[in-house]
Amino acid sequence: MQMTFRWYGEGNDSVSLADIKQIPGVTGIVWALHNKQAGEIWTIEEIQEVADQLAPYGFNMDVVESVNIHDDIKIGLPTRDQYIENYKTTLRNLAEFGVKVVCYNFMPVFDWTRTDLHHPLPDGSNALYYEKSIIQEDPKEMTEYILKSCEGYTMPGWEPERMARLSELFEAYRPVTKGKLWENLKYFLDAIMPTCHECDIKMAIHQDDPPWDIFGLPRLLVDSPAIDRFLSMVDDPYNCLTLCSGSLGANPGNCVAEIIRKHCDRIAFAHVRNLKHYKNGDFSEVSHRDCDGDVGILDIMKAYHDCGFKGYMRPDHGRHIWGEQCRPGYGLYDRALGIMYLWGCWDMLDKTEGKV
Ligand code: CS2
Ligand code: MN
Repeated sequence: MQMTFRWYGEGNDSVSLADIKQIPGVTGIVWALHNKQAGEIWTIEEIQEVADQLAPYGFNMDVVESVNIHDDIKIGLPTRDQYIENYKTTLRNLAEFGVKVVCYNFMPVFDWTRTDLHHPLPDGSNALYYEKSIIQEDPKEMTEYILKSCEGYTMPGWEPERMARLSELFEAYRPVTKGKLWENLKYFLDAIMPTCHECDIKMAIHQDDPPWDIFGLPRLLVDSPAIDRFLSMVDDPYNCLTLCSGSLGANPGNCVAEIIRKHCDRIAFAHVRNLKHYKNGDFSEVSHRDCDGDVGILDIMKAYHDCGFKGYMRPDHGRHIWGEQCRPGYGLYDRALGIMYLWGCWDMLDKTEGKV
C-alpha cells in the first residue's frame, strides 16, 4: 500500500507541502489543476509547475483527483467527442510526468452532497453532515448554503459558474435516464481505454456520494451490484475503482470490506473514511477510528491487507478539530490522525503476519 495525501495546490489550500512532509509514511500527493474547467486540456507547462513544487519534498504525483468529466459527455451530446479527445490529450500529458491513476466521478450536476459542512460533534469538533429531510425537490437552497459555507474556497464540482447555470443543467439532464447514463459512461470508457493502455494510466471511478438518487438525478455507482456491472461492462485492467468507504458506507446495506475482497485487483486507489448513521437516514462524518463510526474501518484495512493491496490509499475527509480553519473536510490535523490510525492497523497486520 502506498500512502498519499490530497492537496489542493499552492495558494489554494491551508495545508502546506512542508506540513504534509511531517506526516509519517506519506509518499505521494494526490493533486489536480483545480483552476481548470471540465473539458479543458491540461498542458505540459501547467503540470510541470506542480511537478516543480513537489520535487523538493520528494513526493510523487502518481495520483490525480480528479480530471473532471464534462457534462456533455455525461449527457451524451454530439459535442462529447471533442471533449473526449481533449481528455485523451490530458492523459497523454499526464503520462509524461509518470501519472499512474486518474480518479474521476460520473455524477450528474453535483459532486458529493452534504447539508451541513460544520456540524457540531459531542467532543467539540465539527464535521460534514447529511440531513436527509433537507434534500427535497429544489436544490437551489442547498446549493446556496454550500457555496456560502465553503470558507472562501472553490470546491471541486461546486464551481460557482456551473452552479449559476443550475436550472439549465437540470434541463439538459432531463432526458438522461439511468440506462442512458450507463451507456454514456461506457461510451466514454470505450473511447479512452486504448489511450490508457498506451499511457499506462488507470482510470479509477469514485462512487456516488451519497449513494442514491438525489433531486431526481440518476446515480450509478451506489452498491455492490452496480460496481460488478461497471467492472464487467468495460472489462479492462485499466478500468478501475477509487473505492471510497465513506461514499459507499453512507448506505448501511453496503459492506465495503466484501467489495474489497471481491475486486481488490481492480481497486487502484482507496479512500478510507468513517461515518456514523442515524436511524432517520442522516449521517455524520466522524474520526477514522473504527468504533467511532459504522463503516467497519478495521474490516476494511484487514481486507486490503489480506488481498496484498499494492495501490494508493488516502484518508478521506477529516473532522475540523483544534480550531483549524481549512477547506471543509480537508484540514491537516484530523487527516493526519487518520493516517496514523490507518498505519497503526497496517503495521500491526504486517507484524502479525511476520512481515516486519
Ligand atoms: C470527495 C469527492 O469523497 C471524496 O473523496 O471529496 O469530491 C471526490 O474527490 C470526487 O468525487 C472524485 O471525483
Ligand atoms: Mn472519497
